[in-house]
Amino acid sequence: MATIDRPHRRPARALLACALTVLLAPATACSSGSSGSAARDQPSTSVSSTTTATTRIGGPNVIIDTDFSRWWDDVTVIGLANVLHDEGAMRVLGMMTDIPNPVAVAAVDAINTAYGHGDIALGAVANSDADTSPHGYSDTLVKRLPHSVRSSADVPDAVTLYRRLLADAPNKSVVIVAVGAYTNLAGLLASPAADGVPSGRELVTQKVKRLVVMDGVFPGGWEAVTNQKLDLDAAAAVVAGTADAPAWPTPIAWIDGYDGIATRVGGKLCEQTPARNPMRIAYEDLFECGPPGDGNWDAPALLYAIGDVPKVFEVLGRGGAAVINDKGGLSWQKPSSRPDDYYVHLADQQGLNRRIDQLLATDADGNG
Ligand SMILES: [Ca+2]
Repeated sequence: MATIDRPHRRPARALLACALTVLLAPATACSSGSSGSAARDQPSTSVSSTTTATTRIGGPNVIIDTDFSRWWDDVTVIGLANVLHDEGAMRVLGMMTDIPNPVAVAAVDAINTAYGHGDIALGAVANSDADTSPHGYSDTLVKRLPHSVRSSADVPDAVTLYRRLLADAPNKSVVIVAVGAYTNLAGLLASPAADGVPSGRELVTQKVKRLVVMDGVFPGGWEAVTNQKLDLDAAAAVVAGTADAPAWPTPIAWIDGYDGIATRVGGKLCEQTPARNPMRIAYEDLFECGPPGDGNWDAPALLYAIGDVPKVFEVLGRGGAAVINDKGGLSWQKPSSRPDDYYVHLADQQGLNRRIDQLLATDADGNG
């Protein structure tokens, strides 16, 4: 099992890789301790022969919430959403950034514009002008590609945009794909009724079909990693609720750490795509056209969320739900009072990787 060992990896990301290394190979030492409990309930490794993407017209209405700035998979989820929108497999309602990098939305706009979708609604997390998160590839994308959004000052705050998009959506029609911090989700839940629009909790209950979250190491659990660590209080509000309000009110599907560590994709972008391709620009910035230097957790989350290549995924844990464990991380508790939650593992890693690579190499004209 590969580990994420690039020197610039942030501790939480490295901790996730460490957790997975221990769970998949229990004899491996890890400075954060070890747990063998999750290894007893590994997903099936059976391989499906059917990995062709399903074809549909329209697809679900999707909002993406991303910690876009530094990680390869956040770039890919934006690129894939553009291609899948054009394929009719999904409809992008909006994209939210959830870490304090004011340039993040400008870079997302640059990618969308490159695919011909510069009109996609964008929202930025409150206080993104604090500018306290590393910019990573966002500066490179903004420098290399045309864009009309200059910074988070040019877009609404994410909670305001969530409320607007949900208010306009049909009931139970929206899938939220959360591949970053929980900050915007918690803010949405806590938002009061205003201007004739119901409270955030009511809006979510009425309009959201499912929340798909990338986080956790299920079922055994681990201490807080990656996305949860970006905003622990917000994560707790979504997963467990607060003293004043219950947890997220719709079904939740969890794409966990197991789903990304071997999802190594994009390795042929520098051969297959022109220099202006936004996926290639980010790949070059991160990996200098060498092999993929990181796994990819966010692209699987999007593909699962919209029902693309469904046979590569396996649904587990029904009847249970994610909880905050005694280490402050996420574990799976069963039984649960949440009947519609589950987590998703992979049944066909190679089929997943092939589909993502195909989508990454597809350009704005649908050629790939
Ligand atoms: Ca992410």
